[in-house]
Amino acid sequence: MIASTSRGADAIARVLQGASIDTVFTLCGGHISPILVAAKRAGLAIVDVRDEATTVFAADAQARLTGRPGVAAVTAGPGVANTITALKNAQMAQSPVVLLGGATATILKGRGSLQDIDQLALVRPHVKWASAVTRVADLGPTLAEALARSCDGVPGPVFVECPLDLLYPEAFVRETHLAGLDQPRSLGERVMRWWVRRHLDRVFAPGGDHITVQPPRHGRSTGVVALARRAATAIGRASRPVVLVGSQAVSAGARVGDLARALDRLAMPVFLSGMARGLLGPAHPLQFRHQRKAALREADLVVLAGTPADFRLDYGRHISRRATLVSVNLSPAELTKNRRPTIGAVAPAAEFLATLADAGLSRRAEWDTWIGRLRERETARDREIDGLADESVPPINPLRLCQGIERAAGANAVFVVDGGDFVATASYILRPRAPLSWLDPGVFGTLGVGAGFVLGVHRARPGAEIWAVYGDGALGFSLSEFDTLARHRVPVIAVVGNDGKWAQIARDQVPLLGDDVATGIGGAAYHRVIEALGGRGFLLDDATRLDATLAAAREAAREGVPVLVNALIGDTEFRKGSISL
Ligand SMILES: Cc1ncc(C[n+]2csc(CCOP(=O)(O)OP(=O)(O)O)c2C)c(N)n1
Repeated sequence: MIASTSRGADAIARVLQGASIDTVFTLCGGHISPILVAAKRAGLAIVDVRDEATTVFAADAQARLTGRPGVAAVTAGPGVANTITALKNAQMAQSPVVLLGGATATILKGRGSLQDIDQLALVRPHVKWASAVTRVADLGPTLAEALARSCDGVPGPVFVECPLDLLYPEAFVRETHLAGLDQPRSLGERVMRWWVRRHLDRVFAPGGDHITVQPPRHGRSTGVVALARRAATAIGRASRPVVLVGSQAVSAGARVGDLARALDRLAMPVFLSGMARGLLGPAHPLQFRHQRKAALREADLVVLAGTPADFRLDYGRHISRRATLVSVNLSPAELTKNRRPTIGAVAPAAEFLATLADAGLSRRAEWDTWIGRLRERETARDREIDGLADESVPPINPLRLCQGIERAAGANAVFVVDGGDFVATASYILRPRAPLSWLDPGVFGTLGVGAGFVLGVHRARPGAEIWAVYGDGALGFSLSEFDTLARHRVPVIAVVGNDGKWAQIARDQVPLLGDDVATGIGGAAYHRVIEALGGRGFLLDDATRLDATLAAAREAAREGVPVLVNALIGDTEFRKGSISL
C-alpha cells in the first residue's frame, strides 16, 4: 500500500470542512479516489451513486434546501461528461453546486492518456466559473474561491478540475513519473529526467496550507430603498395588485423567513411558483394556486419576485400591457427579459419585499373585492378538480391518486417531482407544507432528477418524510438509483403514475401529427424491480385500496428502506390543451 495521506487531497477536505460542507456525492474513479478517502477521513459523508448525473442532481437539491453549496466529485472524461445535463439544470435553476472533476496528470495532458479530454471546453457553457488547477498549492485556494463564487450574485454551478498528480501522495507521483529514469543512459534520458523533475517541483511547490474560507458572498444590491419607495407608491395606487414569487426568491442564501413575513405584511394576493411553493404553508388567505393567467391579465400591478417573464408567462404576454410591472431579480438579464419593468431592482427578492413592506403601504379597500374574486375562482376550480377526481378512470384516476398522496403525506413532507403529465397534475393538488418543501427540476424541465433530488433532500433534512412523485418515463432515468437509496437507507416513498407512456408528449403529438410513434413505454412491474434493488414495492391497481396502500407504503418506509408504489393510472382530459413545446 502507498502512503495514505496526500497534501492535495487533504487540502480539498480541509477547505470543504471549513466551509461546513458535510457531504460529497460521487461515483468513484481512480482519478478522484484520494479526494474521497481524504474527505471521508475528515468526517464528510461520501454518498456514492450509480450515475454521475445523480451526483450533481443530489448536490443541487442539497444546496437548494441548505443555502450552502452542494458538492459532487466525479472522475475524468466520461465521469465529467455524464454530469452535463445536471450541471445545465443547476445553472438554469440558479443552484450553487461545486463539481470537482478528476483529470489526467498534468504532465500527460494532451498526450493520449486515459479519459483525457478538454473538460473545461465541455463544461464552461454550463457553469458560472471553471478552473483547472495545476499546482498542489492552488487546490485549496481555488476550491475556496469556487465555493464562494457558486453563491455569489446569481447562484450557480462551478467546476474545478483536479489532475490526479495533485491528488496522490508526492512520493508515489514522483516514483511513477520518474520510473525508468533513475539511471539515465543517454543525454536524451538525462534531459527528460531534468524536465520531469522540474515539472514535479513546480507541481509540488510549497504553499496553500493556510486558507481562510470566506463565508458565501451574496450580491450587494444598490438603490433598493429608493426603488422600494417608488414601488410602494405605485402599489398604493393599484386596485388589483398581484405578486408572483419564483424559485430564485428562495434560492441559496435567500432569507426565506423574511420573505414570507414580508408577503404577509404586504397583504397582496400571491402566486407561488417552482421552488417557492410552500413558502406560505399549505393554506394561506393571501395565496392562490389556480387561474393565475386570468389573475395576471386582470391585475393592474404585478410584482415579479425572482422570476423572469419567460415562456411560463407567455414571454410577458400574460401580464396586461397597461399594468404597472415591478420586477426584482438577482440577474439584470432576467429582470428585463421580454418585458421592461416599470420599476426594476437588481436585488434579492426577500430584501426588496421586506424593504417594500417597511415602506408602509396603504392598503386599499378595493383589494378586498379583488381578493374575494380570486378566492371565488380558486374555490370553484378546487371544486371542479374534486368533481374530476370523483370520475371513474380505471384502473385509477390520476387526480384521485394525487388527492390520496395529499392526504397521506405528513406535516414534514417534502415533495420531489419528476415527470410530465402526471406530475403537472400533482402540482394542482399537492400542497407543500412549508418553505422549501417542493423540489422540481426548474426551468430546464429535466426528466431524471428524481433519485438525485431525493438523496440531496435526505442529506439536507435527515428526518423529513420524502415523497417522490414520478412519471413512469421519468422513473426510468434514475431507476437504478433505488439501489443507492437502499444502500444509504433513504426512506423515500415514491409513487409512480404508471400509464405506460410518455403522456405529456403523446398529448400534443397525437392530435397535432396524427401518430403516437415513440410515445409508448409499456407499463413495467416497477414494484418488482424495486424489490430486486433492495427496496419495498407495492402494486396499486385498484382505487378502493388507494389510502390503505399509501399508508402501508409510508409505514414500510419507516423501516429505513426506499419504497415504491407502482400506481396504474388511466387517461384523463384534465390537462388537455397544455402544450409542452
Ligand atoms: C431529459 C428529458 N428528455 C425528454 C424530455 C421531454 N419530455 C417532457 S415530458 C415527457 C414525458 C414524461 O413522461 P412520464 O415521465 O411518463 O410522465 P407522463 O407525462 O406520462 O405523466 C418527455 C419525454 C425532457 N423534458 N427531459
